[in-house]
Amino acid sequence: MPLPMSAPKGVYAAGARIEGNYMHQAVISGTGLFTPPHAVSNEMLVEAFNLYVARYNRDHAAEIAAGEREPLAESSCEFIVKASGIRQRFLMDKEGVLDPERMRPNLPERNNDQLSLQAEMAVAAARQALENADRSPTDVDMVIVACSNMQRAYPAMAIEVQQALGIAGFAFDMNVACSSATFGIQAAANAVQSGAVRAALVVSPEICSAHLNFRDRDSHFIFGDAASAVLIERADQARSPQVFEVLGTRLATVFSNAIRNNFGFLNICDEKGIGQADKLFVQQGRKVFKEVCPMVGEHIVGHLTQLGIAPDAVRRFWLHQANLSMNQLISRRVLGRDATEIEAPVILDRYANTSSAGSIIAFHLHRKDLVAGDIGVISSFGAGYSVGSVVLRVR
Ligand code: CO8
Repeated sequence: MPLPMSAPKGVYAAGARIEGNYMHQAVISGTGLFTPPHAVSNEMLVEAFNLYVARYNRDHAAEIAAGEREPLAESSCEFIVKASGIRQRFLMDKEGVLDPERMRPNLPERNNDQLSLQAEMAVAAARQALENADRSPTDVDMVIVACSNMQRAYPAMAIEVQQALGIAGFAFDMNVACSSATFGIQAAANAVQSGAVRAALVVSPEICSAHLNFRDRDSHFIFGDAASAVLIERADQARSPQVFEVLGTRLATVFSNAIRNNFGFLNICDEKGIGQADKLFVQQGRKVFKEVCPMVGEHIVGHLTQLGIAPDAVRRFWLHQANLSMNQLISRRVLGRDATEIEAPVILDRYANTSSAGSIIAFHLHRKDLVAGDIGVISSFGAGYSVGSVVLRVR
């Protein structure tokens, strides 16, 4: 049944500024996850990195001895686990990454008439979300590919995914770095609530390994690859065994250069070309930590307050999976105490930071035990800066 046009203010809001003006209740009725084939432990990654360091220092021994060049320092598994909580990641290719001569994935280009790699990952996750929701592609009207990087400028990845799945309607790409999925969910929920579409897929295929600098000691361990998918549809049509009502979404952005990647179409217009380190992921990790944690804590508390929900009434927080200490600090700011692993599940130990897919992977893997009436919050945060929260209640 469509909901009344005059819903209680703030309760079924689709965003901070769009209150009480909708036709349908939007729900998340299915999720999907594609996990790449290659698991790479910290030990494997550090061994490759340290071989690279040994060779670099040997090749530049004379300059280093003359004080003309700084030697490179080794990486360590102990540091990685202590600083981030990450123990392994999944990659689309490990041979290229673990080869100290190469240190980037080996992902050969495909012909234009083949399904592209990123679309293939997206399609696998999307199919699982549809199956989960007991839906077929003909039930869907909209596809959003929402992630940190698209493998090409155009045609949109989302339109290729739409075609591969056999979906009519329309599709588009969007990029808000690690927050892409929550921003995509708001766009999809708004479209469902307004009656513009019956159902929408938000798919986040992240090939982080292709824009990570595996020669950079500060960041070589941070990211992994994965694709997640979420199906959003009308509550009155959903037939999945577990359905999450979207009680509200809230998004915020504040410009920052602390996480940046200068790769782009203008690179070929400059003599320096595309070979510079700044054309890959670069961040000031400690600054990000200090600035983003309070921002996210306030954002979630503000959103819950707007919806009239006490933080203690939330059964689960599916937080962006970048750093374990970061998530512990954010949970503490929201709850006023430490969250248990059941309240704020961790998947970054196995998946590392998969950018926009991270909070959705946590949601996908840790939602089945929730029962009717339980409230949960998906929250993403990252480059931009960008923060997103989606408050859900099990129907
Ligand atoms: N091994 C051993 N020692 C190391 C290593 C290493 N690999 N790296 C650094 N160290 C040393 C440093 O040299 C330093 O030594 P000293 O104290 O002698 O100077 C010491 O360890 C401490 O270094 P840091 O201060 O840098 O370490 P931190 O404790 O701050 O941990 C982290 C570093 C893990 C990066 C941490 O700061 C962090 O996680 N910050 C938050 C980062 C974050 O959440 N970023 C979000 C980015 S994700 C996003 O927005 C999406 C972007 C798009 C996707 C990109 C895909 C590629």
